[in-house]
Amino acid sequence: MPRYLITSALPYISDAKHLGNLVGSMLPADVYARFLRLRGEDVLYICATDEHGTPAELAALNAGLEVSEYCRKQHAVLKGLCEGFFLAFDHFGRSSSPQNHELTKHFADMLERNGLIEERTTQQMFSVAENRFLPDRYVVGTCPHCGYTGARGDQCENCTNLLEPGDLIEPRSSVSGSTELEMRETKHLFLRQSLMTDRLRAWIEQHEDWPVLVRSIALKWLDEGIKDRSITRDLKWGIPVDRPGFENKVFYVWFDAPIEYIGATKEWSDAHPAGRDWKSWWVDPADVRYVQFMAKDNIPFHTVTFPATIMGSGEPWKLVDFVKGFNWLNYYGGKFSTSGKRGVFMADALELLPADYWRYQLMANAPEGADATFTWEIFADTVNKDLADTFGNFVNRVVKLVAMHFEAKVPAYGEATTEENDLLEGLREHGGALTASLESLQFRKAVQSLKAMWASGNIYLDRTAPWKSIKADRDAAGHVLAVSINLIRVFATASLPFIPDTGARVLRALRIGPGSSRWLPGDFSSELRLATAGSPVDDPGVLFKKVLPEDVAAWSARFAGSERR
Ligand code: B3M
Ligand code: ZN
Repeated sequence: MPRYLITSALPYISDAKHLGNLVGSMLPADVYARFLRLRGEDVLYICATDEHGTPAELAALNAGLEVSEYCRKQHAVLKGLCEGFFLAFDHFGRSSSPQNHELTKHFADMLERNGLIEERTTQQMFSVAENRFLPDRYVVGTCPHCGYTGARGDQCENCTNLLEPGDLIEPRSSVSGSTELEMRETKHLFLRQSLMTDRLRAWIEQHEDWPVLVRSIALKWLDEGIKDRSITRDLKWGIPVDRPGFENKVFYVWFDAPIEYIGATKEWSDAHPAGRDWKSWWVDPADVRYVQFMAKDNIPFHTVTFPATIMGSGEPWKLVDFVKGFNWLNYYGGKFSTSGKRGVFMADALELLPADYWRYQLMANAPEGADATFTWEIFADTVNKDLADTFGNFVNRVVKLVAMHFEAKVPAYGEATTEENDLLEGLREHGGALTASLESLQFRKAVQSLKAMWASGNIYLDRTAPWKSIKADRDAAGHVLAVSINLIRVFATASLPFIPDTGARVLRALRIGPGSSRWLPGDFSSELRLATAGSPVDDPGVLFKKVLPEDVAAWSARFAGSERR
């Protein structure tokens, strides 16, 4: 029986997180973790905030805070938002933790010892007024290709050309605005990952089960030739490089961030040492299946640089077994934008509607095989048809009829009927497909099977019409409603990975407490008789209110952003 280690790409501490950040990693990882836990598997779900690098420094500057204070506050904000979306991490750590400092330095030492670190002199933009080197992103100026005056030293966001700071016309510091800049020599440490190309390729090629998106990006990087990568930066905030001549340098954020997967596991262990052993998950574990979740721009770092760090250490650290990469979710075909206030961000979403509306619709429209787009029209259609009219309507119809005609208690069972046998066939088909889709991490398909299960309940009700048969044959109507109450339990259980709050609420109405649910069986025949005749059936209330045309109009106007699409 393997244990499952699940990590989701670490959200940057800066910038508010939008629906794309959520569906691109943390949410599907949570759905998968919940599914496995319902099956009784031993699961460790780890995530953390990615707190180093220029984004954090610039954001802290804009907030008028010390970076460490900014990160402390932002971590709490993001942790709260993740809890608001019921993301059930076992630990939500911080890449600035002492554990990550210690581990990052350890990996650098081991890479050095194995001849995979090299000191190289490079040219870097130096700000005389600030007496510091400026990382590429800190230099802004006019793009030589398109004349855009806000081009950054690493890339022009207007024409997307990759740049060097020296290419910019009239370069200036994005921190102080000073134009007193000059190129100077500086030293950086390079990870000689080019030496590991063959080993990396062999490792990637053995993972034939990885999604095409992941394999193609990983192999493309290898085919283009792995370049050695600088793993230090001239920044103050980050993990210090304890090395003569590197007093004012820190490790590059992308070197320390993936190591925080291990760091956060150690944080988790250190928080409650009894019964928690971080090394049993990461050091040569024979029984761990490690699954990573991320968006496609993060795939190269997770399939090349981080594995090169792990392999290059010469130590038996756990390598990922399966990489679930996602395409991008965009907003009406364009990008979400914090500065442009374009698109729905996590805090906005929770202000408008409960988390389960978003969880379900995002998974139904997950950008798996291709980019996907969020529109309020699509959102309203899915919420209204699937959640309100299919699942919600089924539960409310059954509960109301049982309250009205059977004192809100499970009626007596009768003989199995043709309709019930057909229903069982449907449950086996859709339940089996749902389980198989989740096992293979195909989330859109899984949601389609869940929806089909819910629909089979409405079909059963419509075919048996207990509201009619009650007049002529009370027992027959009672039997149908007794079976339907069991269906409510099956549907709510199957829903738990996706809409955990609503699923638990429906199970509570059947007096089934949290933690007592187990995932769907292969054979449902006994499932439709489990509710004891005479046991109480409470009313969970209306599960989902509809998204109305006026909501769509108001919200699409509110989140359209400054630059109209
Ligand atoms: N923070 C990039 C991102 O937020 C980066 C992921 C790190 S995972 C180790 O998309
Ligand atoms: Zn340009």
